[in-house]
Amino acid sequence: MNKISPNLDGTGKKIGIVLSRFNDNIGAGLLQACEQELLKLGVKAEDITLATVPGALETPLVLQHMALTEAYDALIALGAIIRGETYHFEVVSNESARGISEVQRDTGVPVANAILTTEDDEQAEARVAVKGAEAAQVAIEMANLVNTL
Ligand code: INI
Repeated sequence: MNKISPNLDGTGKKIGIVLSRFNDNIGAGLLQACEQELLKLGVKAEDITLATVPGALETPLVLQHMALTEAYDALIALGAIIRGETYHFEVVSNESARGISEVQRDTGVPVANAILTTEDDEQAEARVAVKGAEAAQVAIEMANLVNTL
């Protein structure tokens, strides 16, 4: 059997990040954790591009534009959708997740979805550091995997 092992070497990788400014304190924490992990994995700061959007629903369009440039090995979506602060939590959560999945399947560029969906601020704050770092790891692993196939 030819087994492909997970590869978390980010050397030379170009990464695009789309950050939703809604719930911006949570977003700032996600971005910090994500950037720190990308650098730890070997990505150069100048190879990370950050775009911000008003909310999670705008994220898929910007990801799609970035993917179509073919300038990125992987993309990352960061943001937070908090039930207590929206009457249309399900719509924003489901549609943003669906749009993000569609971008990666339609373009072939991996997209790590680190848009938190939580009941309240406390839950979001508790997940910020792990989710931001995970997004970086997923992006690098998937970029390496699709390059290998
Ligand atoms: N966008 C988010 O990113 N998080 C939220 O919690 C949220 N809430 O609460 O509604 C949210 N809504 C805005 C939405 O993503 C769009 O920006 C808006 O509908 C305009 O298209």
